[in-house]
Amino acid sequence: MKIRSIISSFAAHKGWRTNVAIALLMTFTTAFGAESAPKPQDKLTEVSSDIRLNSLGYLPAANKQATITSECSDFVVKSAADDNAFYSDKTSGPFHQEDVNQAVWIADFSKVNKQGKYYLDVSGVGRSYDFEIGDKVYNFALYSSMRAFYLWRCGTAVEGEFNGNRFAHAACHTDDAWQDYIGEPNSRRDGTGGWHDAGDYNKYVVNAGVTVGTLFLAWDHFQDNLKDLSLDIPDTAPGYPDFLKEIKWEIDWIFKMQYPDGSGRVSHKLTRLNFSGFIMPEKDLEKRYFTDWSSAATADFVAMLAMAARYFKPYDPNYAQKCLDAAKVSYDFLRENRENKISAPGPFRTGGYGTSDPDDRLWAAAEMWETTGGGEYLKNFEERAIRYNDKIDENWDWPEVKNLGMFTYLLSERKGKNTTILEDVRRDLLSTADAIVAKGNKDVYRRPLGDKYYWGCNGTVARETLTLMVANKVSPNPDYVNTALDAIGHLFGRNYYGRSYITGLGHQPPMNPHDRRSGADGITEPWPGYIVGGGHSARDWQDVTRSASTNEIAINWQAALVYALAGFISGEPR
Ligand SMILES: [Ca+2]
Ligand SMILES: [Ca+2]
Ligand SMILES: [Ca+2]
Repeated sequence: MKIRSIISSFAAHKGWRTNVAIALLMTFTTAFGAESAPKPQDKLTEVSSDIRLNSLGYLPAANKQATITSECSDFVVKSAADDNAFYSDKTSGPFHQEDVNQAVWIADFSKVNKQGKYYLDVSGVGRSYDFEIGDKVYNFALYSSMRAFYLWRCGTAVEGEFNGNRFAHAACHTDDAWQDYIGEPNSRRDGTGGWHDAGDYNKYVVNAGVTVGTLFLAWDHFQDNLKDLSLDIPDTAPGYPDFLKEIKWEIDWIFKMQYPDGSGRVSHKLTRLNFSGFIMPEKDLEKRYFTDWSSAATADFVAMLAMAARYFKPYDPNYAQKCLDAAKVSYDFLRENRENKISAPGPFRTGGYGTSDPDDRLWAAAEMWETTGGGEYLKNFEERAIRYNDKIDENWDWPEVKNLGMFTYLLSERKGKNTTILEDVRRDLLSTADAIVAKGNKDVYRRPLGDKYYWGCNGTVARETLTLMVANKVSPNPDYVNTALDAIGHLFGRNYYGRSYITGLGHQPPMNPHDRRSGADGITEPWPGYIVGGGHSARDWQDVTRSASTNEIAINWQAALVYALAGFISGEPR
């Protein structure tokens, strides 16, 4: 995607939001205006919150549906420009769903495939807000959600303009970090850089693992869409495409988490002793420390750097070699040290990210094999893979990353794979993808996670697109693609709240994410482009800052959102 298309998509996005605002303004004029005021057109007075749809819009060839929470039987798709009727049909329903405790009706307008701006006119209910059908409806969201990583950068000043606000902070955490808890009292070593983890400013290797792994897979799977993407970020890696440039900012930091003693051990995290209050990052001046190593962090370090070596090599062969050399040192250490070593918690009260390591070790072996072709790595991977009866997980996140290794193995073009394992992984992948499709189609808001809710489940909804799109590579199936698009539609407005879950984007987005910058900067609008975690049940999401458990932001969920959007920015579903 070239910058021109981003700008035009951005302009379209802003224009669309402006239209909604005018519609609301005219509603108030009607209520309080003089009798002589011109009668507003009907379409401006009846925007109904009962019509929930993908507020980013729809690709022309994709399925298109809305969920309506009032009784209805007929709907018309009208042009936003001139109110001409384009398409009319019956709704289906009612469908009742337990977790949301609602009866709903579904409008299917998949047959409308002409690019343009539209709204739904549902008799007896009202009209929807305007939405777009077009090739580039996800471009601006992808741009913003990847730029969100840039805005998370630690150790440097960042800034960005969005909808008239300037979001910025000065260089932060330039004192990272102290070695008191890894045997070097009162000694500091460079640990600057990387991304803040979430609503807090700390940095955790295990959560970086699933994040970086997911972003590299987005690059691998959708490189044609991403290689010309301009993110308008500082040129911190000359010669790299912007998408990889942003990942390299994190990789540069990951290097620093390896112990300086040459052992290959990797610190589990770099944090304060306790979480800070809601202050800007440059005001967060308390000491931060490298913590004790863990085997999971060490394995994730190997996997990330092996991937970096592979994907950075065409742009920066020397750096790629450095990545591979560092990965090998830590891999060799893990080979000689088989125990599942948890980082000693010490006095730290920040995020634990404790996890068992067989999945992390499996992932490390897969990436080392894919990067080098070394037989030892393949053997290690297959010995580990065969022990899992369940090869592919439906719901997964940072604690369980074996899917990342399984995906790399399955999609690898290298020779020598064990056909039994390969077939088992393939079979479980397709049955998992089929199960996700079935759950999505059964849900009234096409939520492919069905009725499962927990901390960060919006991230899982986004991450399900990874399983679906890998399945689609192995065995192309429009159901996989449409369910992935349904996941995006759900996150951007076709849900119980009729709201977008991504700050600054889509219809009525979150205003109060659990994010220290957004809480401390004195600007009403939150920092843009971030997906919030979501409710622990279908009806308990809270758009309030204090709700860390439902309204935080985090790099691992964000990477899944980037992956979800990256597959669809060139236009047609694939
Ligand atoms: Ca499975
Ligand atoms: Ca694990
Ligand atoms: Ca704010």
